Amino acid sequence: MSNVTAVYTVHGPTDHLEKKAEGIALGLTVGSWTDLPLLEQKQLQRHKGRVVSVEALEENKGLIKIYYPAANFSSDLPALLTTVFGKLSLDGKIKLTDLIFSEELKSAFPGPGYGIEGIRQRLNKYDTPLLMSIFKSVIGKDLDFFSEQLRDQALGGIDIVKDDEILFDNPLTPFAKRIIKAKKVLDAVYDETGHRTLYAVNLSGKTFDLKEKAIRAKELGADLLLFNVFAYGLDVLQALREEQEIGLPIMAHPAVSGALTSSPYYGFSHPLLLGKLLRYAGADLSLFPSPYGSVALEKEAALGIASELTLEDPYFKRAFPIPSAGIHPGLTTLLYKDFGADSVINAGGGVHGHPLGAAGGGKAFNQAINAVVNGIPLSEAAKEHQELQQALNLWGLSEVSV
Ligand code: 1AE
Repeated sequence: MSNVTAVYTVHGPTDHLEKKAEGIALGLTVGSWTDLPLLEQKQLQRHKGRVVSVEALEENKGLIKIYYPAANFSSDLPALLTTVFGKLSLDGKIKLTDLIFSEELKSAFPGPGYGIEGIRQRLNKYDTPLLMSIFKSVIGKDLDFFSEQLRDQALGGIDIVKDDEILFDNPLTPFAKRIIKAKKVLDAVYDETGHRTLYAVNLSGKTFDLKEKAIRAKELGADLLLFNVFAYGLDVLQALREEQEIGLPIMAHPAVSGALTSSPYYGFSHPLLLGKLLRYAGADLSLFPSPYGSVALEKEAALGIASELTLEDPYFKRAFPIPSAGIHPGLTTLLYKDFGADSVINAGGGVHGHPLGAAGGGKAFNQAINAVVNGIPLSEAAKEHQELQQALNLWGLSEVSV
């Protein structure tokens, strides 16, 4: 039967947890039904939320699980989220930790169109983490600057180059021209080096224009779409994923999501929002702060996101985790140890800030990845590779055994 079970963490006195849970189960479904005549109570039974469990975790912290029958909501995220965390999200210290979908409900969601396997096939690269970099300081610059920066990154052997999420449609580097230019530059690098780099263009603008823009991107030969999901909403991501005429892999950026996840008391858990819900709605790749860089996330939360994106599920393809922000080559061993081969190593400053430029930065990362997957300590590999050595000299090394 179609249903969802919501898991909430509540903060405050735990002596009346059962009453609180019952209040939520009723309040978000049929209301105060016991005051109604018996016949009506029976009719409403199939709609009533049910308390599954209540657990006091520690002083002033409890866990509540509530089952909601899908008879109450249509099979879309806006309806589902409004049911399980609509007004409730405004009602005191309560955090939505997880949503457990029934099989039938899962089948209403598309999941990634490509997933890890599909992206790997496009790159013909298997078994190792992918390497991604980010355009930097492109705002206020023209297409020549854009092309040069892209070429340098591709010559560094980077697999995916993504727009900065703050680069929107603009007269100097318009959306369509970026796609056309990028294709030309990346085809030329492929002819020169045999290395294929993909470009993720930032799909931006007003919601009602996105579909047409994305279709145009596809026609122009775009490789992937970068999408600021949380500035728009999960259902917009799902709509883009489900539009047959688009059919491009989608990379979800976490911009704005911190407002929904960062509080220990309010909002969504990181694994739920940046992992499970992004995957169900159709993201092929999800960026999030790694536990080590400049915008660090707690390790448990970062690993939880990666787990939600990659665990086997017969309903959904697996999606790539991209632990990001402040990443440099000296962190490669840590990243590989924690996120494994099915992840993307991603850096902006850690590529462009290399003493030998973005091409040198890309090479340093590739040297680090090759060393790590072959069990060679970075300090050893750096003796053979000057780009890696220079990166380690500049940013340091966090070596751990893999
Ligand atoms: C968590 C998102 C990271 C991101 O988008 C970004 O631009 C990172 O840049 P760097 O690697 O910190 O320079």
